[in-house]
Amino acid sequence: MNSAKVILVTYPDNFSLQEAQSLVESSSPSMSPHPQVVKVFTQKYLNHSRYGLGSGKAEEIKEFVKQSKADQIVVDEHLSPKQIHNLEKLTEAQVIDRERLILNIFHSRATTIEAKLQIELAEVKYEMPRVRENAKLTSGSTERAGKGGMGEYTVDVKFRDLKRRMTFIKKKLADAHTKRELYRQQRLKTKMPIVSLIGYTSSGKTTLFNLLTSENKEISSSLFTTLSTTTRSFRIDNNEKQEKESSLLLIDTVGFISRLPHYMIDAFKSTLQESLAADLILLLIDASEKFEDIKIKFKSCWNVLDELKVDKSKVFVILTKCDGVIGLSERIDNIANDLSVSNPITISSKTGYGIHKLKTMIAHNLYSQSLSGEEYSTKVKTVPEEGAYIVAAADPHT
Ligand SMILES: Nc1nc2c(ncn2[C@@H]2O[C@H](COP(=O)(O)OP(=O)(O)OP(=O)(O)O)[C@@H](O)[C@H]2O)c(=O)[nH]1
Ligand SMILES: [Mg+2]
Repeated sequence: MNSAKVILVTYPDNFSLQEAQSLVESSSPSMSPHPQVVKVFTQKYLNHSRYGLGSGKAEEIKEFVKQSKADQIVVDEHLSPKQIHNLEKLTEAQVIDRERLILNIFHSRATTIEAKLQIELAEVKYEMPRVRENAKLTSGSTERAGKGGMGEYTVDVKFRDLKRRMTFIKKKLADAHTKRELYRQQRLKTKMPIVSLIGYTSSGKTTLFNLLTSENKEISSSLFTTLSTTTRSFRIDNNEKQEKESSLLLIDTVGFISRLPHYMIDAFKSTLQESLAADLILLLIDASEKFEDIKIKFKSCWNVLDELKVDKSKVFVILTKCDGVIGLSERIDNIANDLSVSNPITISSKTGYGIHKLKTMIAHNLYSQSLSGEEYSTKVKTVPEEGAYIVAAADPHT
């Protein structure tokens, strides 16, 4: 198969390296031919004014592009239009920044009308500040470029087009939201409690969703497999009520990622809000990963919850993918300590381990009047405002 040669520029830590590589791989359906990372360059800082990366490194990359005939340079950070332009001019290869890369993945994977609109909104928001800047750069002048036939500047026309597009998409999204709200109201009338699954992308949300609801939604090791929200009912034993079983609604939705720009969270707000308004929110953490990665991902999720002003008292931490973990109990203790979570529920959606306990925990927290059950707490004990571990876990690049 034909492959596009990609040079990846990222930070010199394993987390960034692996995540950036996964992002490039996950973008393959949107990038034809298939992207292949032929070389990785690392930089401690990607905020140098001219190219994002330092000038010396930019020259090195230019030489490498010449030798390898690489097609694309992916820079794992947000770059300004000017930085992209400068780097493209120097290296003569196409430059894609982290935001564009994530947008490309979203673009190629969106299937529902609402998800498509949300991504288009994010794309318009990405483009808007770039229109004027790009026109200046490509015209090579600092004057406003390209006078239009009717006395309007081309740039202004483009800008206005984008603005109009944005208004149109927002209106369509509002319509979709109204429909969704109607469904939500209907569901509320059934008085079925709502449980939602949230977490970092690829933490195993859909796999657990499929297991609990007998659904068959797509799962994959690629990032951002799920982009829209699905709600299905599932049943749990309910000893707390005098009934044998109770029906609940379970929501699966888009995952989080570190360094997600604010406008992308914004674009997905209505989708996420439905999840975050649930009676119980299960925050899935992949326990099979390295401690450092777990902490960074946990912090990213927590930040999004903060940003969207979620009531943390209904957030329960669930450690997933425990089937692959060697020395499980010691590891769980360490993660619980590090994340300051009491009695985390540990599960494997692959083997079914812990699923009964998870359901019991859900029933207990939804129905029990006597909430003494420390056994089922699985919550973050100290709300991490500026807590020690959160500082320790701070994303090195923010
Ligand atoms: N070993 C193991 N793998 C799992 C488990 N749960 C999920 N996985 C794998 O983890 C990967 C991601 O699973 P998904 O369910 O697609 O994750 P997600 O959180 O829905 O991901 P996005 O939709 O991309 O946000 C897949 O390759 C799954 O097979 C588990 O309990 N054990
Ligand atoms: Mg999913």
